[in-house]
Amino acid sequence: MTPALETSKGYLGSALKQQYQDDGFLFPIQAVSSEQAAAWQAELEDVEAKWLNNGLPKPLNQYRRSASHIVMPLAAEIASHPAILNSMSGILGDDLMIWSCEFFIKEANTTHIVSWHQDLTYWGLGETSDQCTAWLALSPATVASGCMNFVAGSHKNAIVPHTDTFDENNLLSRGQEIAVDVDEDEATAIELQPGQMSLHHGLTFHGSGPNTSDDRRIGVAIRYVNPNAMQQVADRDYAMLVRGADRSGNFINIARPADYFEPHALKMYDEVRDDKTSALSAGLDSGTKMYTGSGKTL
Ligand SMILES: O=C(O)CCC(=O)C(=O)O
Repeated sequence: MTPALETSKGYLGSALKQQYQDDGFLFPIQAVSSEQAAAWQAELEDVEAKWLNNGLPKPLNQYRRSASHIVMPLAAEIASHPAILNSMSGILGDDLMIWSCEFFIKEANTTHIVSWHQDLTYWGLGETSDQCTAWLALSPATVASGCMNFVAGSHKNAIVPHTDTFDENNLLSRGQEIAVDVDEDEATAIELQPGQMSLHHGLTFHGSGPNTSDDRRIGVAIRYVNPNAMQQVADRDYAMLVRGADRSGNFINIARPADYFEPHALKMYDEVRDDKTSALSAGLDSGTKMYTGSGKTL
């Protein structure tokens, strides 16, 4: 395991900011203690036990995997944590909004993978640097458990062509895969201990392999934007202000949930999902199914 980078309460010094600009990612950052990560994992597992078969309008996995901060207080709490925001402010500035929060879970000994892709391909936000993802490990992310791999410097590309595979084994919604050669020998394995996180730019080439370990691999991918980011494909877009101010008004502001799956939050969730789906599905034949059940989501 790589030793954690030196930060002050998460704040990044100028050398680390430069490293992010050069490589398109940064890791490992000790965002919270391993005890805090374990407490969040326990809360997530309580939510799973309580809500899996509790009459939610959509499968629990969908809420967990896409825009969970709208309906799950745990997701909003994690994504608002000061140490994570302190790191993020070094990349995006003092005004920070959550665009999406997604629990990326690979169950023990399962074959699901994430193909090589660039996040920004289907977000409708263009090729902006006004976004960044923090990926926080709640359980160990190792090569054996299917940690992410990043290609340093690949964020200097534009959005490269992607092919839709719709492979059931792929956790991405379209099974989208970079259609140019990715030199996997050049990739860095992003191993993280519980409580550590990586940061990555939405143009960075990345993917992850199967979980061959006996433990669940649980990551929380938090997509942040600053208020300068702007939706260019869907009619509107949404974000939750978590630090500073929004002086641009490019996003409809979403309130932090007070409780799990409240009716007004579920309604807002559907609106957000419809708009995000229209950006994500741009270019698809009408009638193509974006949600195929098990693992897939936005
Ligand atoms: O969790 C993974 O393995 C992949 C996550 C990912 O692609 C992302 O956070 O952008």
